Amino acid sequence: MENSVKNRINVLQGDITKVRTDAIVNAANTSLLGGGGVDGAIHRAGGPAILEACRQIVEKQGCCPTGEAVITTAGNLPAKYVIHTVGPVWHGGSRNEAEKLANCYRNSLKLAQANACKTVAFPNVSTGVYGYPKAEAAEIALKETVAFLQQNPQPETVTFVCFDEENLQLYQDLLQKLP
Ligand code: AR6
Repeated sequence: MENSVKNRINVLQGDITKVRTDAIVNAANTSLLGGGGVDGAIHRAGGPAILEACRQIVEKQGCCPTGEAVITTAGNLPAKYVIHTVGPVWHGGSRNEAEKLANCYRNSLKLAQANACKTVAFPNVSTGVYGYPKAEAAEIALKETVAFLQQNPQPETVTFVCFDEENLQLYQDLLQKLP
């Protein structure tokens, strides 16, 4: 059982805007109106349709709280959807950052499942501008994903797209340690 979950998780290094999956996840902010880092890259490469869809969501339901996720078109990207999740800003660990980051992964996976996504790709949410320690963030990402996949056949596979070498190494090591 656990062995098969391990086989449903991939790790690669690269640019998530180039990844051809049913959904890619964006590390957004509560405004959902774009920013730097992976958020900027996704909006740049995906074109204005993504921002327009985000605007409509904000108009209807307001900003996206930390730990929550929303889904939009992927515009010109090779993916079908972008799932925008808002990671926590790291404040030293005393402000429920771990729980909020876990919620990002869980809620994104739930949304992927609700939209019949078989394949989902995640960036390393919160580990850039938001300053979350990379090792701790990677452990949370893997733990939540394993737990979700153990309980759900869909999505079939989850890919962690690491931008930097340090994250790549962390994810590869953690994946290897899975039973
Ligand atoms: N593909 C994959 N990963 C990337 C890419 C890319 N093209 N570009 C950067 N990363 P960050 P956060 C990695 O700062 O910490 C934005 O302004 C990056 O190396 O993008 O959650 C939002 O609007 C890092 O490992 O997101 C928010 O205001 C990871 O993506 C704020 O930043 C996340 O870094 C969110 O901060």
